[in-house]
Amino acid sequence: MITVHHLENSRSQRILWLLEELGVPYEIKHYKRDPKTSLAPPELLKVHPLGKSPVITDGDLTIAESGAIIEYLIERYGKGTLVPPRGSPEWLRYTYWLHFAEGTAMPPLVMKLVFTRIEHAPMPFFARPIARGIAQKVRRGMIDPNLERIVKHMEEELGKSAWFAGSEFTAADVQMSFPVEAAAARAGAAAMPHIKGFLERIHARPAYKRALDKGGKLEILR
Ligand SMILES: N[C@@H](CCC(=O)N[C@@H](CS)C(=O)NCC(=O)O)C(=O)O
Repeated sequence: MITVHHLENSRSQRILWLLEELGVPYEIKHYKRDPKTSLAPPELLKVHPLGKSPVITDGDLTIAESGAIIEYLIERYGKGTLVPPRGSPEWLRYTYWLHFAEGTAMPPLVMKLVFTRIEHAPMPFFARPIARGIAQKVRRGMIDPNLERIVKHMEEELGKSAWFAGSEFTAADVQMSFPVEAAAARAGAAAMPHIKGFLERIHARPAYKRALDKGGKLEILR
């Protein structure tokens, strides 16, 4: 039996969703974020040395990193579904987006979260203008322009086909759902028509809804 170590409001929601799409049985172990820091609880360190979510266990195997988990589940349980034929142009796009999600999109989205929090964090009055000044400079000079390009790229690609790898829904859409949700919450992507359409389509999928029922609501941190 697969166990998904599921941290509330996190990337692990997409693993529950993928398992629902595949119709593979699994159980969930729930973890709560620290209310002050939003970090994962120390119990997750007992499952994997980085203490992050998602992590799954399947028999003797412990697998971390969303992209690796998705590739494992597709390979082991997918029966050829949710992945384009190997070597096809769609497969190349599938691989690109599978890596793009965590390799390119998520780092500036996480930086945006952290630097926005610094700008609004309570601190002694004499430190405030300095901390805010530095945080704003990094956000405006580096993070925001980067995110603008990322959002534009996703929007243009979703303008070419309904799903990230082409006309068929694949596991790359599951992997991309989190950066798209985060970009909608933190980088104005919800106003983009193709991105908005993508979000509407994924939210309407019965498997997506089942994953939310079992894992809890997904409220992207801001
Ligand atoms: N690239 C990793 C990122 C894992 C990650 O940072 N997960 C977040 C949840 S969205 C986490 O566990 N945060 C809590 C913490 O860092 O303590 C993946 O995709 O699995």
